[in-house]
Amino acid sequence: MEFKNIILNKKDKIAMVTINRPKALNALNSETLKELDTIIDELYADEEIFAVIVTGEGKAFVAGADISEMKDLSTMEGRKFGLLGNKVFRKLENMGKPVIAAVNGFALGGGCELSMACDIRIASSKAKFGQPEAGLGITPGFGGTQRLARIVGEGMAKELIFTGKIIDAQEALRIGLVNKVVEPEKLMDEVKALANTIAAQAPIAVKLCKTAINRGMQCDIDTGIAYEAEVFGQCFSTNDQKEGMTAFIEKRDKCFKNS
Ligand code: DAK
Repeated sequence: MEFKNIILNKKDKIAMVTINRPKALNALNSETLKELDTIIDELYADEEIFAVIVTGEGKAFVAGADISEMKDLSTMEGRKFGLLGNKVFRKLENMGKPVIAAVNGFALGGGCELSMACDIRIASSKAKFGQPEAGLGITPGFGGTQRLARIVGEGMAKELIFTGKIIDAQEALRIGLVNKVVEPEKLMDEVKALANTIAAQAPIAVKLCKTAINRGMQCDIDTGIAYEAEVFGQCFSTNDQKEGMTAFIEKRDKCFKNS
C-alpha cells in the first residue's frame, strides 16, 4: 500500500517506517497519524515481520505535532486530535512486536512522545529531544506527561516539561531517555543490527516479554510476577519453544516459525 506521508519498507523480517514530510520536519498532522494507524494494523497482522524500526526522513525524526494544523483548533477538535495521537501511540506501544526508534534528528513534542512509545531508542549524535509544549501554551498531548516520567523519573520529566528545554543526544543518554548514541552515518546500521538480533529470537517469546514488561511497569510486583508466570506457561504451547530447546540440545541453529 502507498502512503502520502510515510514510507513503509519490509525486508528480512524487519519493517522500516519512515515519517516522510521533511519540509515540515516530519511534523505529525492528522493525515500522517491516520496513515501510521493503518501501518501499525498492517504490521501487527504480518506474521513475516518480527521487528519494526521507526525513523524520520531528512534532518528531523519528528519535530512535533503539526503546529499549523493545531493553531486554530477548538476545544473539541483539540481533544479529538489528542485522542487520535494517543490511540495510535498506544497501539504502537502495545502492538506485540518490538519497535526501535532510530532517532536521526529533532524529536520534539509529539516526536519525543513517538520515540517514547517505541520500546528502544537509539539516537544519532545529532538528535535533539524536548517537550516544548508549555512554551506554545499547551501541555504535551501524546502521552509525554506520562511516559517521560516513567522513563527518566519524575523530577527530570518535570524539569524538561516545565522548562521546554531542548537537550542533546548525550544528555538524553545520561538521563536514560535513549539506550545508545552513535554517529549519524552509523545510525541505521546500528539499528538494523539490533533489529536483526531481536528478530533472530523466538517472536512469540519476544512479544510475551514485551507485554509482561509493559504490564509490569503499570502494576504492583506481585501482579507482575503472576503475569510473568502466566506468559511463561504460554510459551510451552508454542512450536518455537520446542524448536529453541531442541536446537540447543542438538547443538544446531534454531529455525523459529513464529508459531
Ligand atoms: N509543526 C509544523 N511545522 C513545523 C514544525 C511543527 N512542529 N516544526 C517545524 N516545522 C516547519 C517549519 O514551520 C518550517 O516550515 P517553512 O517555514 O519552511 O514552511 C520547516 O518545518 C522547517 O523548520 P525551521 O525553518 O524552523 O527549521 P530550523 O532548523 O530553523 O529549526 C526546529 C528546527 C525543530 C528547532 C524548529 O523548526 C522548531 O522549533 N519547530 C517546532 C518544534 C516544536 O515546538 N515542537 C513541538 C510541537 S507541539 C495535544 C496534542 C498534541 C500535542 C499537544 C497537545 N492535545 C490535543 C492536548 C503535541 C504538541 C507538539 O508536539
